[in-house]
This record gives sequence, C-alpha cells and structure tokens, in this order.
Amino acid sequence: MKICRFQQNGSIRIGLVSENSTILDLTPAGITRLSLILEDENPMARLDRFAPEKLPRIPLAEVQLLAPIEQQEVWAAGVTYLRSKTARMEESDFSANAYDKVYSADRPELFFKSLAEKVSGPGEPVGIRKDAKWNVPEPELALVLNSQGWIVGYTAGNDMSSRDIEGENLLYLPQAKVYKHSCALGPWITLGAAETDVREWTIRIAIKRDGSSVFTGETSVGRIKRSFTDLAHYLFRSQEFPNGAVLLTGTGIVPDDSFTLRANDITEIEISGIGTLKNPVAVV
Ligand code: DO4
Ligand code: MG
Repeated sequence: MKICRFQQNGSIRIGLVSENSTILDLTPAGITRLSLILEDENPMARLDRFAPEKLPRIPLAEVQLLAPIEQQEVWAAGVTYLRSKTARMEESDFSANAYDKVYSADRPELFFKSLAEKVSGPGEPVGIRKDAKWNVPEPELALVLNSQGWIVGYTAGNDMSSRDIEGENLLYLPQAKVYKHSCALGPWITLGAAETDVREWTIRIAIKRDGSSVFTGETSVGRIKRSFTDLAHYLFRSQEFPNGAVLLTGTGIVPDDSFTLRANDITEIEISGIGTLKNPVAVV
C-alpha cells in the first residue's frame, strides 16, 4: 500500500496510490495529514477500512506530488555499505581510519540531515554547492519511523553530498551534507513491508545530462550491513521524536571519482517496491 502527499488546485491532500497511475483522495475519509496514518496503531488496517469506490480518483498526471513528510526530522546513517566505506577511504587519507572503524563498530554513524520543510519533493531541485567541486547524489532507502520508533513505511531518498568538502576534513561533514536542497524524498511512502522483503529490493540511479545518460548504478538493499531495527534503535537512544523521523539508510552506489554532477542534470532514483524519485540539479 502506498500513500502520498499531493497538491491540486492549491490544496494539500493525502492519497492512496493505485497502480502507480491514480490517486485515491483520502480527504473524504478524514485523512488530511500523513501523521494520522503513520501514528495509527495499525496503519494498514486503518486504510483497509476505506471503501476505494467511495474515494475520488485523480490521475497522477494531474497533481503535483509533494515530499512525503510533514514535521519529522530527517536523519541519515552513513558507511552502511562496503562500497561507501571503500569510496570514502579512497577520497580521504586524512579520515580513512574513521570510515574503516565506523563500518565495523557496533554504534552506527548517524547524522542530522534536514528539517521537514527543507526537503525537496519529486520534481523539485536538488542542490550542488557553489563552493564545492565534486558533488554526487546518494540514492538511499529511507525508513519512515513513527514517534515510538516503529518502522511504518519506506520511501526513496537522496542524500546529496559534496565529496571534496567531506574528503578535506571529516569535521566538515555537516557542510558537505546539510545545505539548501541537499535532501530529497519521494515519490511516496510504501507501508507495511517486512524488513526481510525490503532487503530483496533493488536501488537504481540514472543521471541524465542533455537527454543522455551519464551515469547508472544499481545495488541491493540486502547489502546494507546493519538491520533496520538496529539503526532505528540507535536513532531513538536518549532522543525523542514527537513527530516521528525519517532515516536515510546509507548509499551503496558511488560513481567513479571522475564524476561530478552539473546544473540541470536529472537524478532518477528508483527503488523497487517504492517507485522513482526524479529531481533536477541546481547550483545553490
Ligand atoms: O561518513 C559520511 C557519510 C556517509 C554517507 O552518507 C553514506 O554512506 O551514505
Ligand atoms: Mg549517505
């Protein structure tokens, strides 16, 4: 089951996505916020109670999808795939030991990524910093956690990163990772999938420039070294998220060192089991 936030004729609404082509508007059923579903004891059962034939049907092409987030903080896990560890150790002699150690430590790397209102949704720009020379998208599975820390859904995320800034000194990580349009989420949330099934999903990215593909990459969610529950437990240790949280789970796709994004590139992140998040790149 997939739920989205969308805008039509100036009003923001919540819908059920049917066959990736139609939205069933949940407004007449009293669902006017994502949190009413995400904070429910049993989100799937709550949605099952609605008779689809009584909900207005809107073609997806007629609405603007919005980032599927309301007031949650966005956090990110790092160095959860072997590919991320090796790429980062190569990018920086200075910090190589830190990446090596965190990959095998019990405690994961977790960092704050974005406030909800700063997240780009489908079709909105993702940013490359004007003071950075080496910029990449990081296509990542995002866990949607309710205020109790339960994993209630999944969406696709882009943890945009400036590799030269991060590589110069690990203490620059917040500048390499947190800036205008550095986080995108969407196109919607898939509810109710079990971790064992989600680990079978594939993550793909295609980067288009002037209509041609300049990079493609693929990985499997199953290559994440840590369990989702372990990541979620660490995030909620000695911390409270009264509005829930979204946790990016790390990247397993890193382009060759010669690759950097340019303005007007298009990033397309596809996660089987969710859908495709597409964004244009802009200098910020
Ligand atoms: O340690 C730096 C960030 C790692 C990261 O964002 C990732 O592995 O996805
Ligand atoms: Mg990342």
